[in-house]
Amino acid sequence: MTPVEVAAVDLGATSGRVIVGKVGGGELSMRTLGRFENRAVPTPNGLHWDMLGLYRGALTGLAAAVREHPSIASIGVDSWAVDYALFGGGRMLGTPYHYRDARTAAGVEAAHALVPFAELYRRNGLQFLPFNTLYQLAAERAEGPLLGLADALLLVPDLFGYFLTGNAVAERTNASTTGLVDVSTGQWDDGLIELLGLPRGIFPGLVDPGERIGATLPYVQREIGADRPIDVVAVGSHDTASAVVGIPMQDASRAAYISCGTWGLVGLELEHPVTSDAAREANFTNEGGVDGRVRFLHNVMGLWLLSESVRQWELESGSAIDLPTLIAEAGAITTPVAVFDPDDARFAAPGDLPARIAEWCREHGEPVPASWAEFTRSIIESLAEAFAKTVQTAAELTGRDVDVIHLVGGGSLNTLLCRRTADRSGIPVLAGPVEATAIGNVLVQARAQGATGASLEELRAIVATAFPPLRYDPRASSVE
Ligand code: LFR
Repeated sequence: MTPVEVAAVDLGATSGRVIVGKVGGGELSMRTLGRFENRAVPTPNGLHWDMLGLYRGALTGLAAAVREHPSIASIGVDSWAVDYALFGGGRMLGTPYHYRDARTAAGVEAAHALVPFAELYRRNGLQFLPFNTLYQLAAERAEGPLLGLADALLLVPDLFGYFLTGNAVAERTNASTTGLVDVSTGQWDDGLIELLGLPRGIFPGLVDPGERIGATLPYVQREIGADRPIDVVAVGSHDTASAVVGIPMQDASRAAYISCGTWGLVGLELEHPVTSDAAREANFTNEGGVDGRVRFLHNVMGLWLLSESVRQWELESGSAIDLPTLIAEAGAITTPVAVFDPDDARFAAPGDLPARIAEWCREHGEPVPASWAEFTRSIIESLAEAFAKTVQTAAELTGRDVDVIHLVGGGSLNTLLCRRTADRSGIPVLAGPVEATAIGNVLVQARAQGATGASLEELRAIVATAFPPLRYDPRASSVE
């Protein structure tokens, strides 16, 4: 197979990047050509994403990609899930909201008054997260006229696909996070959309990862300096869907995974959804994966707890904090620290997280951390404990045996987190790759170009060779 080069645009909650991947003959190499910040923007009417700033960052990165790798065969875009832009008459209506904006609380109440949660779960298989698109749309509907003016809704990667090609689609893995896709058929649930009083016409046709969305428009070609139109290909456009493709699992039936960045997505890959009462009560989700697989997982709060705490300390102290030093100091602590519930809803909104952690500890009779290092250790121990418990619950809910936990994403660089997850679960942790999401994005494009074998297992074997994971065995004296 001739090697191909493709460009991945990967948008995370704190930064975006453009990475060129070269794939062929079972080999894979990745090169970062652009990196840009993603900072939420508070305004009088709530918390928003700087969507056009992100698009500018993507175009600048793509220009660098084309300059250095003029033969790139395609472009694929992934991002966090659930958030969207509304379009009317070809124009974006307003600035897209950030899922951490507080407006969704009213949407939850409005939606559950029309369709109770148990019925929603039966239909969409999604864990309850107050920002699932359907709740945001229920809030939007109650708020004002915007929804009535819209003729299209585009999730973030689909918005970029539209900007790049002029074609509006809904990529299926990300569409599954709206709560409006039928978990058993993978199609828009027209009945549910009607029950919720939403306009069916705004939801574009669904496409699968690997399908071509279109070719870059002439203005894009000029912006990125390309001498020809470049194909834009749908990937697992939900970042977690791409990340799971990029996990070097050898036997997915005995492996659990943790995709750890802002969130810690903890679960298993299944062939069929599990929407039992027990799964609903444990708040496990059945998101759509690449090739029709199911991401059976639970959202643990993730490194958001640390990054938002660091942001607060930097604001208070007026100086920059070196994260590796802070984590090393946290690792050196030998006295027990508080283990709190990272999933407590009070930790979801931006702001002074250390104060909220301290409040949780006081309420629950746990020792209140007394220094930045103690807070950091407490966050890492709490995440490791939640990861371990969630893996165990996933195994119980599915009747599976788990012999290995893959930890990918930014969290895989956090040695203390990997080690403590192994200790607390009693299961070996295989850490890396850090860029699993961009790797999954690249591999699905490369497969569409014929540069790899057809199965996910073949794609994962390529990852295992190119980025061998680091192993952490659980230690006997596990919990301190
Ligand atoms: C991870 C992620 C999660 C989703 C959350 C919000 O980046 O996509 O899967 O639940 O962000 O969209």
